[in-house]
Amino acid sequence: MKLYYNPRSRAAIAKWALDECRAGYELVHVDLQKREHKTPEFLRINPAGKLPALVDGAAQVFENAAICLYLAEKFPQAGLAPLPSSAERGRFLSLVVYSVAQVEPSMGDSLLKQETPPSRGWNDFETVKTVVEGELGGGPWLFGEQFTMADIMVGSMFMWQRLWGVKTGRPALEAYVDRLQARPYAMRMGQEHR
Ligand SMILES: N[C@@H](CCC(=O)N[C@@H](CS)C(=O)NCC(=O)O)C(=O)O
Repeated sequence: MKLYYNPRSRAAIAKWALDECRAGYELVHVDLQKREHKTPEFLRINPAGKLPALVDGAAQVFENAAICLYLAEKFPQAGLAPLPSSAERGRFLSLVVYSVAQVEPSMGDSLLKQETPPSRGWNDFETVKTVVEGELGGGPWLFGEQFTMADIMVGSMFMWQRLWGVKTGRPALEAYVDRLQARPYAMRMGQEHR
């Protein structure tokens, strides 16, 4: 497998997912300054011209959420998703999608100090934080003792916010970010890979 990657990008999320799977993979460094992500070759892998992208033989996957779901299926032994037959599967898929459909855009509004009108497809960030707190419950992870790709997707958003020096104002979410960052393979955005 090849991960098209730059440490100063959201590709750090996909790298974390690969590492949690203990997958063998090659990092293909993409120079954003040189706009290597806009070349015809790269656009054939990710037509959006963004990082990350994963190539696994003939399979090409772009968007972090899709990469996480793809890897959870490919490496079932890593236990990073509730089984398809499990009652938790629906909540799992919902939370992975929620991370990009609601957590990320509402966080963007909040960082930019913009209001989130009800006509948008996502709630305001305070509501989103309340939803995530509720889903986390007593933790330690979104599915109790089972760490999953939903933690990588939802958690990385809050880790990213912390990188901006912004606190959530929610002690349970701060403790969750601390636990996520303590994982050996946790995303280290902005740092060269280990
Ligand atoms: N929703 C996408 C976001 C990807 C994304 O925005 N990547 C940024 C880097 S953090 C990028 O490649 N930006 C370069 C550009 O658009 O020119 C995902 O999670 O995969």
